Amino acid sequence: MKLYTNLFSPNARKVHAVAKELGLELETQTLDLRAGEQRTAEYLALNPNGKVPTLVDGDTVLWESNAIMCYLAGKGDTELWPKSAKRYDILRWMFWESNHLTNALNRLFGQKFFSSGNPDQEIVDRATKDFRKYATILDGNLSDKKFVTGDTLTLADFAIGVCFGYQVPLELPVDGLDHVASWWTAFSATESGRILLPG
Ligand SMILES: N[C@@H](CCC(=O)N[C@@H](CS)C(=O)NCC(=O)O)C(=O)O
Repeated sequence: MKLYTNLFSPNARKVHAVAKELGLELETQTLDLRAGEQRTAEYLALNPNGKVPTLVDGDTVLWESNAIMCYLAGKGDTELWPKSAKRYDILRWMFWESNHLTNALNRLFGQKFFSSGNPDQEIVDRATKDFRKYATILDGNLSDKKFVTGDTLTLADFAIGVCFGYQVPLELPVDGLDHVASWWTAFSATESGRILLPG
């Protein structure tokens, strides 16, 4: 299996972390995003979005990090992505991550790293408020659980966890969210969780 990737990308790191947790070896090709290697005709034929990550496994070509994570975990029978109704709860949190939490994170990311030092304060304020709103919902969810969907680590923890690796560089509004803090501190200290950290 070959993964087109770049470790600067949180979406790519999620896939690397899940592969590590599953003990899967992936062949990797790093695309230089600054040089535009994600926009070559050859790559756009695989992923018309011109983004990483993309997985190629024989005739299967898959983009969208969360779908790739499900695909990799679905190759076996694992608590990360169990073949039971729990999958729907895991999926719920993965959709929530990409629609809400990452939406706010991306706006902060863009203003911090791609605004040539001139962030738009209105966008930053709005995104900060949104991030806080959704992180608070996660904190409530984690008040009676060790992991996002219960007692065991699942793909939902990987999908969501990568956002919290940016607490310091993006000054994320996470003060007082103690359940999130305990979950993320423990998770990010594991071998696979560490891969979610930027840097
Ligand atoms: N929803 C997609 C997002 C992928 C994405 O936004 N990738 C970014 C890096 S995090 C990228 O490749 N950007 C390069 C570009 O847009 O030119 C996923 O989860 O895979």
